[in-house]
Amino acid sequence: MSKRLSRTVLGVAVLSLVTLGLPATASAGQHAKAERTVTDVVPAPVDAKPDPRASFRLSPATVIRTDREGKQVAEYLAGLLRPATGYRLPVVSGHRGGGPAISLETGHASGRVGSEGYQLKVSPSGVTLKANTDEGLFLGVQTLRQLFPSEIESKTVKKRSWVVSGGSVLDYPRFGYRSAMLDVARHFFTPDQVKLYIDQIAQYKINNLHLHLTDDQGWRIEIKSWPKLATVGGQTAVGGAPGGYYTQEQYKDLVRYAASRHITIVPEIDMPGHTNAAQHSYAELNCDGKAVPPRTDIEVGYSSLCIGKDITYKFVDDVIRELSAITPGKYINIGGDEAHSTSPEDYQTFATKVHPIVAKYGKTITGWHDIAKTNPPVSAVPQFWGTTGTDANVAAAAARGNKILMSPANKAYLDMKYHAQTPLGLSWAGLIEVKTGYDWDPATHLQGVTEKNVIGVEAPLWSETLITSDHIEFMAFPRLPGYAEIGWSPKDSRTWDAYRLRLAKQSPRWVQQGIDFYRSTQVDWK
Ligand code: TNX
Repeated sequence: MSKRLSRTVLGVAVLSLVTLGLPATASAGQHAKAERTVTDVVPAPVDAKPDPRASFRLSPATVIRTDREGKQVAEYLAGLLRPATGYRLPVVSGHRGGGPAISLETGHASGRVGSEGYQLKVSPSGVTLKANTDEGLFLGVQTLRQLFPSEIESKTVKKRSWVVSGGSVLDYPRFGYRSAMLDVARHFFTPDQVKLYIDQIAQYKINNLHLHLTDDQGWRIEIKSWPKLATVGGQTAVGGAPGGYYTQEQYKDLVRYAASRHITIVPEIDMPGHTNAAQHSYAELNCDGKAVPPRTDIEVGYSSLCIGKDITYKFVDDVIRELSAITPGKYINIGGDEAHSTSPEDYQTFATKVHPIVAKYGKTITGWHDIAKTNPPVSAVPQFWGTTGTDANVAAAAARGNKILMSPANKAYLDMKYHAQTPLGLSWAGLIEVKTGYDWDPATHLQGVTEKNVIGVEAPLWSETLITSDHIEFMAFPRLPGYAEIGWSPKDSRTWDAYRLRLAKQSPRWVQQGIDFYRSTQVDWK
């Protein structure tokens, strides 16, 4: 009883301090030393000028001002700041009016920042974020949130002062395509788990999430014209773990959620190999007409759709048609990797028949770089996943005009172990410590592929060994922000020595967010 009472009394005391806008600890005043300045942000901004005397202190009286286009981002920002501060932070329209404000303005930013960039100015009287689009505002908000004390990421109210580090930033991306991939086929992850990952990657300005929806061990998306793909093929996962699949409604909800974080979902249907789950679900997809047994091991390269049968293309057409209808993004990933059980002639035949199907439904092809050898349309984007610096087929595709998505497996594979004793992950492409993952450049990594041939960077996370969200986090953090920076920041502005210091300052934010990260000895964590 008395314990309960004292808690209530304390609650009231905290509340009144918060309401009055007094710093909860006397020492944390307006000019308190900021945890991070504008030059500490990850990914590194194009141009950042700190001004320690220009810090802004958020108060219960602060409002978020915006225009019609910025409304959604303003609400998102308020949603980020309310839980830890306990402030009301109302979103109000129009940029006129007195009082302390964070202003989000669309349409008045410098032409230099383009459609994704932004300009941010923090001064004692307020914060102004300008962009030419709401996407630019959203990305600017990701910078702004890093200028707060880490505790801003807390999900519960913290009594303290909220000083935003002063200065100005002008920023825009090097590459327009910055991506992460999650393999939901080897192990299934629920929509909520995918949403959590979306929030984690969005804070580093990643704007695509490639979902590896199908593989030998499981089929994870409802296809209404072939229902057993999900209801039979969706039941299995690696090692006998429970399977699962997304209904089309759940998938559409994921697409919408990602869009609210300015992330595009790029769905992958892997074929003509990696198709055991489909061949288990439907006997007619096999050349001999017999359904294959399910597989829950992690071998690769044993399955293939039957290239000579007409039903194979009816299947592909139905799947691509249904998937295209629920995917607003431009790209459909058709896989194409490790088709070791499809002859080279059959692989070409399959490609020649499937490429027009994707076009018929208004979509553009992306796929693993194995597709480069099939002479795909120049709009197609092969994703480089090799482990060396040469690939004649990829270089030839680049020379024909195809843009290349860079995910070199020995640099960018988030499922590779950090070191030999890492309890999770694989090591076939090498061990990838944080520095190895950061120290490469997409425009010089591959012979014959230069800046103009590169569409961007992706960090794939295969899930043979990953079962929980903690597992995802442990492999993705701290490496993921590095790939985000490689995709965003100017090449000349990044060095490992400076990055490791900036990265270290991110970790208190992860602690607040509950992200279970790997404490690499290459970084001096705070
Ligand atoms: C290779 S990389 C694969 C996947 C595995 C991965 C494990 C690629 C295009 N295919 O089937 O999951 O290695 O690291």
